[in-house]
Amino acid sequence: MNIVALAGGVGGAKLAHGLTLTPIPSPLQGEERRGEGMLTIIVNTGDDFEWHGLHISPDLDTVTYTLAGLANPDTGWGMAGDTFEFLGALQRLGSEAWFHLGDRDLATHLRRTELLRQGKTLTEATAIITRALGIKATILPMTDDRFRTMVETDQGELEFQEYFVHRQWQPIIKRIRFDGAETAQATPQVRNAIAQADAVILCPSNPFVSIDPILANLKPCEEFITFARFGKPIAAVSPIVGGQAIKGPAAKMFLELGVEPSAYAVAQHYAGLVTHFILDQIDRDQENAIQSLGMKTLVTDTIMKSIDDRVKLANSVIEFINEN
Ligand code: FO1
Repeated sequence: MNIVALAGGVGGAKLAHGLTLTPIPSPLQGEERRGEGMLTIIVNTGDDFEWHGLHISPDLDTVTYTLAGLANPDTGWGMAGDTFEFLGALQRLGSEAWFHLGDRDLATHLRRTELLRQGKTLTEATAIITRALGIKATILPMTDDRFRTMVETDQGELEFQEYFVHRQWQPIIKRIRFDGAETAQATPQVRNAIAQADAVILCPSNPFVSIDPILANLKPCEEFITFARFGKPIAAVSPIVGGQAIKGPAAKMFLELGVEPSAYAVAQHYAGLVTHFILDQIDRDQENAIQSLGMKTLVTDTIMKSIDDRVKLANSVIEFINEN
C-alpha cells in the first residue's frame, strides 16, 4: 500500500512521524513492511520566505526534524537543545530578530540555500538534507516554484510569517491569497507519488494555510484528478478538537471567516474531496452530520501527546482506510 500524506507544520509532522513507525499493509507482497518508499509526505511550502538571503522552509524543516527525532519537543518546530548565539549577535548589530532561528537550525538553511544557488531544485535539496539526517520516508515540497501564502487582514495584506510569527496571528483575517498559484506547478516527483498512491491522508494541519496550498498545487494535476475520479481513499484527520485548534490559529481563522470552528466545519471545508474523515472522541456527536456530507467516519483519540499516540493514530487511520 502506497500512502501519500499531506502535511503542514507541527500537527502534520506528528502524524507523518507516526506513519513512518507504523507497519503499512503491503498487498502486493502479502506481508507488512516499514517505510521503504511506501510513504511519501508532501509538504506545504506556502510559508517559505527569504531571511537575510537564506531560503527558509519552516514546514519542510518541521517535518524533517520530527522524522529525524531532532525536533524541539516544547515548540514542535526548530531543533531540540538548539542555542541562539547567532541570533543574539545579529540583534546586537541592530537587525530584527523576531524569527527565532537557532544555531543548528541555521545550518539547514545555509545548506538548502547553497544547494539552491548551485542550481538544485527545492525537491533535490530536500532529498539531500533528509538523506543526510537518516530519513527513509520521502519528503517532497509541494512545488519547486515560488508560491507564497498571503494573509489579508484588518492590518493589511501580510506575508505568512509576518502574520504568524511577527504578529503572532493576532490580526483579524479577511481572506487568504496564494501568490504564485497561477504559475506554480506540482513537481514530477509529487505527480508520480500521487500516480502510485493507494491512499492520500490529509494530516491534522491547518486547512486554510497548510493543506489548501498543497491542494491548490495538486488539484490541477491529471494524476490527482484520476485518483479522485476512481474514488480512491482521501482521508482527513480533523485539526479541530472540541471546537479548539490543537495548535495555532485554525479555530480563530474559522471564526474570522464566519464559520463556527468544529470537526464538522473541517469536514465541510473538505466536502466533495475527502472520502474518509477521522474525528476525536470528544466530537462524536458530530459523526452523523459528517457522514451526511458523504464521508465514512472514524471516531478515535486524535490528540498526539506522546510518540505512542502518533503511532496509535497512524495505525487507526491506516486500518480504517484499508478496511473501508
Ligand atoms: N514559529 C514561531 O511561532 N516563532 C518563531 O520564532 C519560529 C521560528 C522558526 C524557525 C524555524 C522554523 O523551521 C520554524 C519556526 N517557527 C516559528 C514555526 C513556523 O514558522 C510556523 O509554525 C509555520 O510556518 C506554520 O506551520
